Amino acid sequence: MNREEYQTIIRPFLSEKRFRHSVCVAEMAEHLAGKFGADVEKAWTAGILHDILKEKPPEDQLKMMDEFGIILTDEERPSQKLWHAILGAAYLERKLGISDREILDAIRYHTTARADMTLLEKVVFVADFISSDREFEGVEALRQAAETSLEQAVLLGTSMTIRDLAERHRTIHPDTIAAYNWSVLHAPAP
Ligand code: DGI
Ligand code: FE
Ligand code: FE
Repeated sequence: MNREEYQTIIRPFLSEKRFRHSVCVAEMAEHLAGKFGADVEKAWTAGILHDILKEKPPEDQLKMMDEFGIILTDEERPSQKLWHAILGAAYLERKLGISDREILDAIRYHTTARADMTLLEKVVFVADFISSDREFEGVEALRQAAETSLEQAVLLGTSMTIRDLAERHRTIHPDTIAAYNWSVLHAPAP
């Protein structure tokens, strides 16, 4: 499939705003892939598809998980924002025939990250954080980090998320903690 075909697939799933976000993430993923030597086409594709089910109502998402035999863990069940990544990857594989494991995993882990991510997983995780449509306190520091080190950007991103979730007494997914620990041990000093 070419880029136009992927855009045509994704368009009906998303609002104008979320579609624009997906284009921004695809473009940032392409940029980071070029910079750090990941597959540029896979990065763009994972970027455009990553939020495919983000706007499906929670009831619909639960039904689809049932159909796919996905059983949520105790940390995933109460955090609806985590569902679209797990389910999105399964949906793309089973309903839309996307079979590239690297692309599917980059989508699967785009929200939580995980320990020892592949280059493509890091590219997509960081691209989603710093795409040009994002505005949050600290985004500039993340953008700057990502210009030199993906691992440093993963460290900043996961520590920001963990701090934010802990302040609001939300559960923190074990993969997010594992990604944070991994990047503490592996990110080069800034
Ligand atoms: O889908 P997007 O909005 O583009 O971005 P995303 O898929 O990275 O989702 C971000 C949201 O996910 C944000 O509200 C924080 C939440 N999140 C990320 N990691 C965790 C988490 N929520 C919980 N409960 N636990 C996590 O580990
Ligand atoms: Fe997302
Ligand atoms: Fe996103």
